[in-house]
Amino acid sequence: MTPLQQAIRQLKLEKDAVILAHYYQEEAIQEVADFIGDSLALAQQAKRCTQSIIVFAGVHFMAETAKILNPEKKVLLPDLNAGCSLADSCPQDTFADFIARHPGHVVVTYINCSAEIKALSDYVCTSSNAATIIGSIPKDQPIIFAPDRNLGKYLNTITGRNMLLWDGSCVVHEAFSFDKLMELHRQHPGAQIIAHPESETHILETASYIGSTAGMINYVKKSPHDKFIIATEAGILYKMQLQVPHKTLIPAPAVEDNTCACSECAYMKVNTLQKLHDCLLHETPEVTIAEGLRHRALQPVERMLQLS
Ligand code: CIZ
Ligand code: SF4
Repeated sequence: MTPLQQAIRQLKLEKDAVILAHYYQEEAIQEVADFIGDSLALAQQAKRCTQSIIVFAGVHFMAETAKILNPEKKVLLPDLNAGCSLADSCPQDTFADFIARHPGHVVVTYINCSAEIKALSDYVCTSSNAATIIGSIPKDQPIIFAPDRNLGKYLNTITGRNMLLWDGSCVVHEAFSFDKLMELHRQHPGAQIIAHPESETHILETASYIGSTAGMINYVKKSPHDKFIIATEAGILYKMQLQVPHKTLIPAPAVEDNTCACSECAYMKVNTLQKLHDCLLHETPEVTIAEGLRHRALQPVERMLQLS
């Protein structure tokens, strides 16, 4: 534990704070977190925690979801610039217009969206529970699904629905190179490819398992195979490797070779250990949300939690 990590631990006790971290955060942040999870697990944990301050080491929409569920708590985000390309691909005005142009649809949105979009939704979902939530809606009821078109397409395939899809996507999950992935697989013929459903169809078609962040970790733990190529944000490898120390985990390659030649979410990496420390020390930046908006966004989130 570094001195900075120790200082964070100390501050956390002094301030009655809890640190929730997403799997995509850098290792040093995951090491000081009280709880590490995917977006569903973190939303559930945010609802359960008793501390008066929640420090959310993740991106803005995740901290916002924690605030929606905990209006009485102070929710801090190490850097307010930790956004999300997928959430950004669904602006409020155009989405409201889209809904108005397709009356009679139930609106299901993936949790990766702003509070304004949640407030326009009937149900929020994550990749862990999307199929269950869609399955709870009568078969003949038309559905709008937003914002991720890749996840929506995949869900249409597995549920047999024909949901109307909003045309959004995530830069990280669309950055995998099919050619490089095939080349990597040729080098490791025994490895199984596993993928997050935010990835494009041609990547998903190569996968032996498709699932949420938590689902992929469970799969690798239980699988008799010992080598995997993982098509999702590379941060997940840290926690996964801790759980399967004897298995080989290889990140799927991105089109552009950046620093690690794998897919990293630049938005997630805007948070640093120093910023986490400073935000806890100064209790800022804080994520706030107008009460009327929070109330409207809460209902579809609560429906999701009840069905999860
Ligand atoms: O933001 C993401 O890409 C994901 C998959 C989040 C989550 O934990 O479900
Ligand atoms: Fe958003 Fe994609 Fe980053 Fe997830 S990986 S936070 S969907 S930009």
